[in-house]
Amino acid sequence: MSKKMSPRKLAASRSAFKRAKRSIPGGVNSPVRAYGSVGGIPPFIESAKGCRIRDIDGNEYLDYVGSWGPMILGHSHPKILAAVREAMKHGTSFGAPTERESVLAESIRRVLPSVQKLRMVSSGTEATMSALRLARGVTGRNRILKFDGCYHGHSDGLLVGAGSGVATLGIPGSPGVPKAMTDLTIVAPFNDLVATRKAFERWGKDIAAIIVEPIAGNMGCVPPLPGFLKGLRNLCDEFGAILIFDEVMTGFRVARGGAQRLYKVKPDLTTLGKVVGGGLPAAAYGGRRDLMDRIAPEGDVYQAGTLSGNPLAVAAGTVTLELLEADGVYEKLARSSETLVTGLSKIAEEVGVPLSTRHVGGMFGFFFHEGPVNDFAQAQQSDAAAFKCFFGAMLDEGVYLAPSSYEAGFVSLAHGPRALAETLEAARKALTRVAQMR
Ligand code: KE4
Repeated sequence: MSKKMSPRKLAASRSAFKRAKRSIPGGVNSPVRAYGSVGGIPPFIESAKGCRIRDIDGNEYLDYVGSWGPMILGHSHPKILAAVREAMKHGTSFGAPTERESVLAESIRRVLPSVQKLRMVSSGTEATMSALRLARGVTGRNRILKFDGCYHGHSDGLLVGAGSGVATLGIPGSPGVPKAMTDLTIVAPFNDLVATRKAFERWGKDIAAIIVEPIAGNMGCVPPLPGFLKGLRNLCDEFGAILIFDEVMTGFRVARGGAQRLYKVKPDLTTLGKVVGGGLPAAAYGGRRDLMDRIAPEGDVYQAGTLSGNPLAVAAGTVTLELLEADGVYEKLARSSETLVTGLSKIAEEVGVPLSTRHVGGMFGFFFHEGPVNDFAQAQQSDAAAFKCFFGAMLDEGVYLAPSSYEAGFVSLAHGPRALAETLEAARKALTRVAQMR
């Protein structure tokens, strides 16, 4: 079992959290890390190696967050550390072109043939924001369509909630997001082609793009229903809109070639992040050459970034993609996810807790919900109290899950049979606790 104190000591994280809150909103640099929906003190991390992460109180956990996806090879992979150390010898940032950027771009293009050209940026938010500006620039249209429960970063037009109704104009998802922005964002239910078509019949000639997570990973793990992605492709072709696959999470995670390869649907633009930076800040957007040639300085659609293509991030990303070229990588990741979710389902059935599990390649999810979850409304019906109980019990047993039922889980190549067995042992105790709570 992971080396953990029982009960876990949290004194150091508790005081670190108190200190952090004096300087940083909520004590964290990204909201989900504050454990708001699960309560308790977020472990402050000291280090991580392979599939295990250690906090500053000395508790060790099996990690299924993996920095929200990038750590597909496991933490502190020696070849990634070596590549970054080697790159650092030459400097950390130049703000000028380097050959390394072309090497990474060519690696991405080899794996994603729909990406004929791409631009590196520093975050998934930048990637999706830029792809949408490009779509609006080339079509001359203003509206975009996204799906309820899908998250594409925090740019204004994408921080929208769904209004009441089938396909509605977005409502500001946060103070500070102008209604004028969200009025241009249409929100439809994920996996609902009828609603999406209705939106096009109403606003079609002004819809510049559809942006979609081809496998939703921000409402839990929710795969597309058969025909959904192909239906989006057909709608975009029919109405002259750009199809953007946000593969920030799924790219290099679910298959070599991402979800677009898995489901054999070709988007016009793709956004990437997480794995392509190997754990350092790098992301990208790219696609059809005729579209990407409209990006400055070749074209007139402006986008820029001080640290875009940063040599250290490019070094980490390049080695990561090289290591993912090895035979059998995605089969191993898929087998690990399969072992995990099959085991979870079996235990849940034995202890009498309704659990709906999903997995695609190296990402997985589970809902405390009877029957499958195919959209955000169903995801919202899952039992939040049961998730909170399960999450806390798993943490106490040394398993580090995403602190929200609206997140996906990630395995890495470092999660071997022993780690998976330990996880399922912990899950039996945690699910038993959930059963007793209900
Ligand atoms: P970033 O700006 O956080 O690099 O990427 C935004 C983004 C875009 N598209 C998809 C599909 C994403 O999942 C994300 C970010 N994912 C979240 C986890 N669900 C990042 C974690 C966080 O916000 O702290």
